[in-house]
Formats: sequence, structure tokens, C-alpha cells
Amino acid sequence: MIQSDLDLFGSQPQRLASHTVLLPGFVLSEVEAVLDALRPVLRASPFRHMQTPGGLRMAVALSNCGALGWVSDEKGYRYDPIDPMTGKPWPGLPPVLFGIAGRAAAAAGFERFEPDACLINHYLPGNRLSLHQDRDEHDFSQPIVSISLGLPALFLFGGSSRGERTQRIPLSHGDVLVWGGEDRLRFHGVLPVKPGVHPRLGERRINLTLRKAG
Ligand code: MD6
Ligand code: FE
Repeated sequence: MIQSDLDLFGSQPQRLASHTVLLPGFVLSEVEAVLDALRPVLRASPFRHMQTPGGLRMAVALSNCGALGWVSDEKGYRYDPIDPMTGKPWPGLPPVLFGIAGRAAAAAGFERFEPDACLINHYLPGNRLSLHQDRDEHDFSQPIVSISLGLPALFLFGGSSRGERTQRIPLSHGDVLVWGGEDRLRFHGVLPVKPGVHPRLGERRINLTLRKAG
């Protein structure tokens, strides 16, 4: 076998914790299909900067697709079937994303994952996401599937309390991170995205997190 064939679509899955698996390059062969699916979603529900409950403007811009979308405003964080910007339901979850999420979850040991929400985060160079837990979903037995596109980032992966030490996990274009089970409530964040130009996506990082929220 020619060596380059081995790594063309990423290396082997990496178990980062008991219920957390990094699938390097898992979506590389489907990036164009993912971008084709995102275009109409983002025309209907464009990226926007939401307010934190404390009244600050989030640096990362976001949108959603699926039956439920994650929103933040002065009342708090929650999932809502309606996009507050358009007053209409969020765009449907594209089948290609539903399919990738199910296959990635299964590859990480979570069978029959059926997401109903996809949060789409848009980072410019310098943007970061502070340490947080994902706890607005109903059922913590369901995993989260996270797809990274564009500029690389360092993902901070901590423990079940904010003060615990964090690992830094490089996430590149096409990588998928799946976590669930006892890792589901770990604190995590994203360090400031380094300046750069991605050959396909330019000066941005896009992260898709697929969840079963309802
Ligand atoms: C991001 N991701 O990578 C932000 N949350 O841009 C998340 O906050 C996240 O990647 C839960 C599980 C996986 C994630
Ligand atoms: Fe998160």
C-alpha cells in the first residue's frame, strides 16, 4: 500500500477519555456536501451575535438547524423551536448532517443517535469560547457530535468541575469529536483561533454540534 493513502482521510480514531473519541478527518470526503447543505440553512437563518444572560455580546456568531435551536438572551440559555431573528422555525436538519452524526456516534460506541438540533458556531481569528458545560439538553445519556471546519483550533477539555486541569486537543478541518456517557458534562472551551487563511473556508472556523436536545 502507498503510505499516503493511509492518512489521506485522517488517522485512526483516538480515545481521549472513557466516553470521548476524536475521529480525525471523519468528514473530509463529505465537506462539499456539508457546505452545500449549510448554504440554504444560513440564508434562511443567518449567523448572528447573541447576548449572554449577563448582557454581553458573544464574540462567536451562531445559527442553528433542526427542530430545536440553542439560543441565548437576557433570560438565559435554552433550546427554542423558533429562530428569534426571523420569528420562524429553524431550517430543517439536513439529512447529510443527520447521517454523519449517526455514523460518527456509532463509530464512537453510541448506537442509534438521532439528533434534533445542530448549533452552528462561526469563529473569526481571535474569537474564543470560554469554559462551559453543555447542560441545556434534556437527556444527558445522549452524546454530542462536534464537526470542525476551516481554521484549526485548540479545544480545551477539562473535568467535571471548572477548576480541574484541561487538556488541549487540536481540532482540524474535517475532524469529528464525539463525547457522551460519563464525559457528557465535562467543562470545555476553545482557545482564541489563530490568524490564518483556510484554503476552503478562508479566515474562519465553523463548528457544528449535533445534539438530541428535546
Ligand atoms: C467548538 N464546541 O468546538 C465548540 N460542546 O467550537 C463545543 O462547545 C462542544 O465541540 C460539546 C461537545 C463538543 C463540542
Ligand atoms: Fe459545548
